[in-house]
Amino acid sequence: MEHTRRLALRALIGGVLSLAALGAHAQEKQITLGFAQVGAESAWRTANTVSVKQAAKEAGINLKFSDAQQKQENQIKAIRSYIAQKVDVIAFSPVVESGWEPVLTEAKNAHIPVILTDRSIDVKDQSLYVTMIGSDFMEEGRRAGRWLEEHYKNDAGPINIAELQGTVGSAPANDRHSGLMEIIKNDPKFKIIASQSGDFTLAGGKQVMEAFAKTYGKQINVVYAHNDDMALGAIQAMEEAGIKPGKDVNVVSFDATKGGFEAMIAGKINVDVECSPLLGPQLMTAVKDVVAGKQLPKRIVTNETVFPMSVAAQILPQRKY
Ligand code: GYE
Repeated sequence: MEHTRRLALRALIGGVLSLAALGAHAQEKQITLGFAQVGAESAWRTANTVSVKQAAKEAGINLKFSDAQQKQENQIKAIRSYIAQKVDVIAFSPVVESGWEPVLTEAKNAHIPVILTDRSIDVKDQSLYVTMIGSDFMEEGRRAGRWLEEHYKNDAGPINIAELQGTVGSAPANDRHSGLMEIIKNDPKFKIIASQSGDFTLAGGKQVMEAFAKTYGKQINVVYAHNDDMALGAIQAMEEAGIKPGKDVNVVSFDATKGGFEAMIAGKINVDVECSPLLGPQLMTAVKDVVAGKQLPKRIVTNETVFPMSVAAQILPQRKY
């Protein structure tokens, strides 16, 4: 009797457990995420792509990934194809800030939520995206500006700045410029004597710096490069032109990649403002939350700091990108 009762109880527990498993399974319908990446223009971008792919895998999310080769039209095509494939969520890092209304309206009409990562967009209708996960590029520009103010506080100037801009019309290029201007605009000793885009690439940075070196030579006191790849290209160009980066010219850069750190240790970049590309885990959490119907904050800001040359050797071993 005792035995039969135990058997029955065991069967009952087994049944309940398999029902629970069934329920969990039904809930866990795999999420498909379409991600439209900017390109592969920089070390930052490579680390960002690895982070997104790895985090999707770890989160059990089915990732469709495309590379727009830094062209907005390619990104728009990729987003349209994700809409046609009826993915659950679309995420993308917008190449430039403007021109997104039509395609995002199509996504909205198809009831596919859109998450922005890394770069922001300029749209009137804020309902075209759920949230924006990434850095505060204005603040990064201000941080660089504050470093310059502090560094040159006992120097009457003039301090001539040559600026290597990122991709024209991109949020980081616009904001790293504006953030700097906000800090130095009331101090007439700082002058931007040259400003041109190197499209965030090493080759672009090198080419623009070659031209700057020819035109302005020793007049340049500061190179303000919107990312490490362009700073590294500019360093090559300066060395070829007989200018000592980090000594004759102060080099200010962004991202704080391993390449940037190595250049600081070699004495060639003076300060590197951090910008983290490791956005994958935060993105996957947001994707799951959106699918689960949770309310997300409109803006999720990454935590970042500034690294002067003097701390580079000590910090480099802890850097992940
Ligand atoms: O600084 C640069 C990359 O959007 C923050 O894009 C990103 C920028 C980053 O190409 O290296």
